[in-house]
Amino acid sequence: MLMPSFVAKILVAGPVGSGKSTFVRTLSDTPFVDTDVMASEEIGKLATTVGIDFGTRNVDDLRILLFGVPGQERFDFMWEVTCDGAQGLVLLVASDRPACFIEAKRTLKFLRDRIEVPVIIGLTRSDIGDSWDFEEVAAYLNVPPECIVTVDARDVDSCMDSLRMLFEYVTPKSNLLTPEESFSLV
Ligand SMILES: Nc1nc2c(ncn2[C@@H]2O[C@H](COP(=O)(O)OP(=O)(O)OP(=O)(O)O)[C@@H](O)[C@H]2O)c(=O)[nH]1
Ligand SMILES: [Mg+2]
Repeated sequence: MLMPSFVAKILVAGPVGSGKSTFVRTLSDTPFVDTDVMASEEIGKLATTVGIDFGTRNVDDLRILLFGVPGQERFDFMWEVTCDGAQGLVLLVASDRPACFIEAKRTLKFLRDRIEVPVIIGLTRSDIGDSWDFEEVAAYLNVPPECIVTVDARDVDSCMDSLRMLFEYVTPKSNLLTPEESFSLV
């Protein structure tokens, strides 16, 4: 098996219930770390992330470190500390929940004010419903339509496709890869 020579820190952000924890869990080839607790208010599911999700995935000579952050805006201090050093951003948005695009736009602005990294927008839950098409999402979030992809966070092939898109289409490799020896998580 090829040992990875490079690492890339990828941040996974987006509104509550967009599938961030599921995405990191689905992709991880090492034991997945989560910080989910029972939600204290109605959010449409039982548990919610309050710290970070962490998982890793080796792809060829690259070791991908996946950091998922909480969706709730009251935990935005976690976005702030976790985004430091990220080399790419996966912003997940549930495509069947129009209100989530408003929140996603705020999150994207928050992160873009702090880190200048390639981003892909992963539209989850499109099997349940599609409220906006790619052009509308691109215009609203001010990203190129090529950055937008549908993702089923429960499906490893679908998650891998979105990661490959981040690497192959959006990110010039020279900006992405950091020799493992010189990489620091903080
Ligand atoms: N039907 C469907 N369900 C999906 C899809 N992607 C994710 N899910 C489900 O949506 C839910 C997402 O929950 P989480 O992964 O906890 O969401 P999260 O973004 O981590 O939420 P917070 O941590 O609370 O911000 C899970 O039940 C997933 O199984 C999809 O493409 N289709
Ligand atoms: Mg979560």
